[in-house]
Amino acid sequence: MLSNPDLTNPLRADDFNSEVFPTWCPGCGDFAIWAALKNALVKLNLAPHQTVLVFGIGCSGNFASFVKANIFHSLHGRALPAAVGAKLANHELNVIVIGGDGDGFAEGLSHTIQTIRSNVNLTYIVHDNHVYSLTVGQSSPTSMKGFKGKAHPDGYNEFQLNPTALAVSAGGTFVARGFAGDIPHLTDLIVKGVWHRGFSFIDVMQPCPTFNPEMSYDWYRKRVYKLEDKGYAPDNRFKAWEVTQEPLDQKIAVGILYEEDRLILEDNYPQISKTPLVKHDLSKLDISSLLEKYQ
Ligand SMILES: Cc1ncc(C[n+]2csc(CCOP(=O)(O)OP(=O)(O)O)c2C)c(N)n1
Ligand code: SF4
Repeated sequence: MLSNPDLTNPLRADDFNSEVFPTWCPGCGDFAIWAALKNALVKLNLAPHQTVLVFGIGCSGNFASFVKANIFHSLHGRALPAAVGAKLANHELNVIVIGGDGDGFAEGLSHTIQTIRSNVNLTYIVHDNHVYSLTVGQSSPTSMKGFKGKAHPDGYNEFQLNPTALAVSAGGTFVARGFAGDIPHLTDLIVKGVWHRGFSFIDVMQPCPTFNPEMSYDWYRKRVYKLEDKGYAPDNRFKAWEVTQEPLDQKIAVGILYEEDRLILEDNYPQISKTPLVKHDLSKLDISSLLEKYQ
């Protein structure tokens, strides 16, 4: 991975601010994730030009306007394929993907599962506020049973998708849960996610006071506990699965649930993993014999 070459000019979190101050509602958990990401990039010593941030569409995706880095604001549900493309084109780049629970667990769910399986070397941070916020308060796959939104005035009654259980069962090699109410802890998770060689999945519990006021910071604080405080070791997929089954309305474990070293997607393709594709000399590439097959 690249690192900031100019050690005489150490990075500060403010170096990652764009000219636009966030337009999120007062009290929105997105502010905390914004802060944690900037802190993490400072700790990782990665300057803005050394990081690619790929966003979906949502309040979470609006983050794209509030941060300085190489930014790609993609389509709703399609941030992961765009990020995989960037990473495979130049694996020397540090690529972080940011989206909402609607983005990654509804329209983009198949991309989430396939990218977890492939173990491509990316970090994926989900602003999981358990609601579609940008489109003003419809239920998402992670909405709690009984959630009352505009599309469900009498209460949402479908089975709640469990993102960390999904990631553990899909072969995730770094599965973590964070909380926007603990910025230092979340910063640390993002740093470890970027360090991890493989796909890092970080499901962040994010309050949305405007469209999901019940799941407030206080609501979370009554339930959140840190796995590391319990002496938990994230080295066993079965144990991780057990943690994912704890009912969210009663206790919410944060920290790394599971981590494992495994071949990454890029390892299967030496033509990608040696020299980045963008540095290949295409002028010497002869594909005429390949094209003949299709004539
Ligand atoms: C392809 C496509 N489908 C749907 C939409 C409409 N849309 C925009 S944001 C959004 C949901 C946002 O919810 P979430 O991903 O949870 O992000 P949040 O706003 O809560 O951060 C939807 C359905 C869109 N813009 N593009
Ligand atoms: S609607 Fe919710 S998620 Fe969107 S900016 Fe406001 S508080 Fe944040």
